[in-house]
Amino acid sequence: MGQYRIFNEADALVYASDQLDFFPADADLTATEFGDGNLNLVFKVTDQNSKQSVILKQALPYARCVGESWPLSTDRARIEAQVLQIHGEICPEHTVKILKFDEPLSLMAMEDLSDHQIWRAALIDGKQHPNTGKHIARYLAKTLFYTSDFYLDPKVKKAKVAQFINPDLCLITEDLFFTDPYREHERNSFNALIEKDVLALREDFALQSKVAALKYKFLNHAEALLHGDVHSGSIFVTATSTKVIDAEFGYYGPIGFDVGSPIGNLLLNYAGQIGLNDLPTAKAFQAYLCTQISQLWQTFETEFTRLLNEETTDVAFKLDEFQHKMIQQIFIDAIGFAGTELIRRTIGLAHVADIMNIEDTAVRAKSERLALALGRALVMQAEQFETIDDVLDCVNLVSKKFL
Ligand code: SR1
Ligand code: MG
Repeated sequence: MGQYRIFNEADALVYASDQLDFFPADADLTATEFGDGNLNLVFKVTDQNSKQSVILKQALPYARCVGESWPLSTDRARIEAQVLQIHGEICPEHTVKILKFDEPLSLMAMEDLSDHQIWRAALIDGKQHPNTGKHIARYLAKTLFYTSDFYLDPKVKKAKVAQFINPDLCLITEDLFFTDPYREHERNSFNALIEKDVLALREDFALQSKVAALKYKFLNHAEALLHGDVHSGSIFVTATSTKVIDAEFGYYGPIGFDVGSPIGNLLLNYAGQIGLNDLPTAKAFQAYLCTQISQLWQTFETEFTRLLNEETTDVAFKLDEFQHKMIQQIFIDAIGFAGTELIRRTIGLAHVADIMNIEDTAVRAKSERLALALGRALVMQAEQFETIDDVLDCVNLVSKKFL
């Protein structure tokens, strides 16, 4: 414990040795900083004798990807640790294990998942993990149900809403998802070859009106304790295991936001396929991605419905018709939020390797236009889709225009 200071590798090593009850006294420790995310420092500390290792993550008082000119509260480390602790109690099978949280240092120690691979990297490598969509769906259904008013005592739930007020990180999402991409802003960046498409979005007031409604929902619907950033870079996978990390964007928000994030990211990879691979390979992988999206939604719907039926504590919410409408609304919200993820990852601040790895800018522009067209279609048509098959039919139809 101690006053906040920014760690270097030597600090991480000493901390892991002295403050964690993890390594044996004779451990031969090494520490490496390997964080490549947008915000934090991430150290891996390894005992060279036993090869056991642990991860230390420290929140910087600014956004790492921009620098000190973008200050950020280090309270996000508390939020992240506490969200992961709560989600870990509800769904230990799919949540990274937090070993210790040190509030003054805004530092947490967690299990090392080096035997897993980041799902985004696996998708880019063309590796198929048949159960990940289902696993993520179960993580979402359980964590979102058990932190909502369907299950919690209303006073306990309100206390949790207060505990997870996360203004700095929510503002990032509010700006980057719903505001910046639709107007000129210094944070935006995009391939010069798609400038015409970007300018068209700035004049697309029908789309902007739907995006405004999603932003309003993000600001005001305190339904459940969200992870807040369930993109494919926040998910570690093996053939049999799926673990969610990185919950610093957690807050009480609309359930559909967390469900829509992985769907949007699978579709970003879908859009990248036509630039990353030859056509038969791209089509085969797109079919896998569509299966994952379908299984993700269907498993979420089944599991959330089961929880509503079996575990709802408030008698007023135990009505089939109401519960059915709730699920339909979560579906509509999820598809709309997925659409905003596709658009903001293509023309906003934070891009994804699924598309940025396409080196030839003309080839990349095709994937980027597909991502924008898919994003627009999802946001505009979210209320008209009745099933996930309707969504996937729309995805196929839109993507045919880009072959
Ligand atoms: C400045 S942070 C940019 C993005 O990275 C995070 O993972 C979130 O998705 C955020 O929007
Ligand atoms: Mg993150």
